[in-house]
Amino acid sequence: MQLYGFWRSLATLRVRIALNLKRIDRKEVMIDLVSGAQHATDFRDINPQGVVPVLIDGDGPALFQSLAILEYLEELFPQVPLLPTDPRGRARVRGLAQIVACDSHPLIVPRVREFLEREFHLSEAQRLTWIRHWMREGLRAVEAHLAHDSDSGDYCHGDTVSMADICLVSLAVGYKLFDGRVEDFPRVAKVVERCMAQEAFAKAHPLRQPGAPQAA
Ligand SMILES: N[C@@H](CCC(=O)N[C@@H](CS)C(=O)NCC(=O)O)C(=O)O
Repeated sequence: MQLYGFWRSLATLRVRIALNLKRIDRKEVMIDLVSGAQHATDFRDINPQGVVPVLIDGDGPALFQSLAILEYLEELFPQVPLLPTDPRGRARVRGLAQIVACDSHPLIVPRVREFLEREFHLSEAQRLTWIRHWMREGLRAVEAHLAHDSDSGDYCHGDTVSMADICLVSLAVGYKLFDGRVEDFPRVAKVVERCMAQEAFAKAHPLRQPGAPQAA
């Protein structure tokens, strides 16, 4: 498999973690979102939306959108399950994942930040306020679910890792990259700590990817 991503992309991080958990080999191709490589024609031919991640599996058409890719991997490699078996549990895990991937992260991606700068002339400080606000909203919603839902456990749903944890980790890691304090959300922080203690999560961290500022 071939994964088109970028070291700091939180959506790519989600796919990277799932591939690691399921022990699936792949080659990662970095699309430099800072220099605008996502807008290049050759990349748009692969993903017309001009965003990462994209997963290429065999000769089939490119797979896009991190949640759709996670579901694809789940169907193909169910042996390390990332969804519970019961419909209600699956709905809860997908719901938690969507708080992050559909209602929080999309508001802070580069094209949104660039639009705020170009159209509304928001300063960097104002854009940071925007970013932290929407990330915090996502974290606050997940924190409330973890506190109130009886299905919460060591992880977002019970005591095994699911897609909800993968998405939550992507949000928490991103929040830290923008100098946010994940400790303000104690249940979230515990789940994230448990996840990051696992190699599959730890080695997917943005700062451990080629091209990252601190990468060896
Ligand atoms: N909802 C998409 C988000 C994709 C996305 O926006 N990816 C970002 C990086 S995390 C990107 O490539 N942005 C390019 C841009 O905004 O120009 C997913 O979950 O895959």
